[in-house]
Amino acid sequence: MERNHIRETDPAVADALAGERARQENTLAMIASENHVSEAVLEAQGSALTNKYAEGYPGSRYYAGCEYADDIEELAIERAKKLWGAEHINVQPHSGTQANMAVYLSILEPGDKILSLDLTHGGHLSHGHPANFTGQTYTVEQYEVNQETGYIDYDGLRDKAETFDPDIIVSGYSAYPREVDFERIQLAADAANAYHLADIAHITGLVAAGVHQSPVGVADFVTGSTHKTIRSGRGGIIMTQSEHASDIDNSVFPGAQGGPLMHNIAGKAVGFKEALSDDFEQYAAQTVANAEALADTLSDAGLAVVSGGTDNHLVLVDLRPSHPDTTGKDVEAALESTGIIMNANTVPGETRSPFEPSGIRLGTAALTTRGFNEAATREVGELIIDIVKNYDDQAIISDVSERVDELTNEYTLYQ
Ligand code: DSN
Repeated sequence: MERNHIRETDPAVADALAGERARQENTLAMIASENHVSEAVLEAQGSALTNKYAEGYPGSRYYAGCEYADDIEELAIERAKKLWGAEHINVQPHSGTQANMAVYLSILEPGDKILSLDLTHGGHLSHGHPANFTGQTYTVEQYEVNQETGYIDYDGLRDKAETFDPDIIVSGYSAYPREVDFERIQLAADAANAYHLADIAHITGLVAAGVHQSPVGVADFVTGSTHKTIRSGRGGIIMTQSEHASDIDNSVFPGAQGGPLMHNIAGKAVGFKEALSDDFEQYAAQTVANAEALADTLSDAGLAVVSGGTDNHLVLVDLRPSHPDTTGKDVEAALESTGIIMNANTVPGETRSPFEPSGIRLGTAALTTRGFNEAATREVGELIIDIVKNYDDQAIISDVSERVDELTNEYTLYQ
C-alpha cells in the first residue's frame, strides 16, 4: 500500500491537526481534566492497532490475529495492577462514563437507586444526572457539599443513605478540590447495605503516585479515566475485587461495548509504564504543590476559593463574593484570548445557569507536565487575577497575552 501522509492526502485535516498541536504548544492548558501525554503515548495511539478488532479478552477473543492485541492488553493490565494494586482490572472502557456504565450494568436493574453528589456541587453527569442515561434509567438521590466549608457533607451523605436506602453510593468527583475520605463513605455504604463505586477519574494519577488516599480495597468498584492526571492513553478503566471480575468483564463486553479500542489500550500500556517511574511520583507531588500555590495566590488576592484551598490538582473559585457581576464565562472567554485555557464551572449553591455559571475551575496537571513549579504557577495565578479583575480591558488582556507567550516559549511541550 502506498504510504500517504495526511499533509498530501488531506490538507484540510492536516492543517487542523497542526493547528491543534500549535494551540497546545502556545497556550497554557488549565482545564482540570486535561494533560499532555508523551510522544510515545501519541505514537501508540496512532498505531496500526487502530485497524484491529479484538472482541473478548486476552487468550479468548472472537477474532483471529489477536496475538499482539493480547500482548498489549496484558501489559496494560499488569502495569495497572502495579500502579493501583487492584485484584482485577479491565482496561477496555472507551471512557470514564463507559466504565461507570459497565459497573451499573453489572449490579443494578433499571429503577434501582443511586446516591451521588449533585453535579453543581462537583459531581458528574454519569453519576445520575437527568440528562444522562443514569438519570433516565435509575432512581437518583443526591448528597451535597457543606456550603459553608466546601467539604463533602459526610453526615448528610450518611443520613441520606439511611433514608433513601440506595443500591449504590457513588463517590469521586469532577470539581471537588479536597481529599476524599473513601473509608467514611464506605461506612455509610455498609450501613445502608449498598455497593460503593469510587470514580477517581480526575485523581487516577494522584492515587497511583500515593499523593491521594486510594479507594482500592475499600470501595467495591473503582473507575477512572486514563488521560487526566495519570497522563496515559485516552479512555477508561475499572478496578475491582476478584469476586466481581467476570460480571465486570461481561458488562464491559458484550454488555456496554463492542470491540475494544486497541490503539487506546496501547496508549494506556505505554502511559502506565511511564507512571511506574520515580519521575511520575515527583510530577504528581508537584501537581498538588502547584495547585496549593495557585489556590493561595488567588485567595490572597481576595478571590473566594471553594473550601479555602485544595488537596489535589484543581482549584475551584466562586466569583460571586468578590465579583458579583462577573460570570465564569466572562473570565473563561477573556482568559482564552490571552492563551490561558480553563473552564467556567458551577459552584456549590449555584445561582446562575450551568451555561453561564458563577465559578471557574483550574487544574495544574498539564502545567506541571510542562515543568511549572510553584513560583511559575503563582505567576500564572497573578495573570488570572489580572483578568478576573479586568476581563473587559483590552490593554490588560494584551499584556497578559504577551506574558503567556513568554511562558509557553520557556516551558516547551513537544520537540
Ligand atoms: N469532562 C470531564 C471534566 O472536565 O471533568 C469529565 O468527564
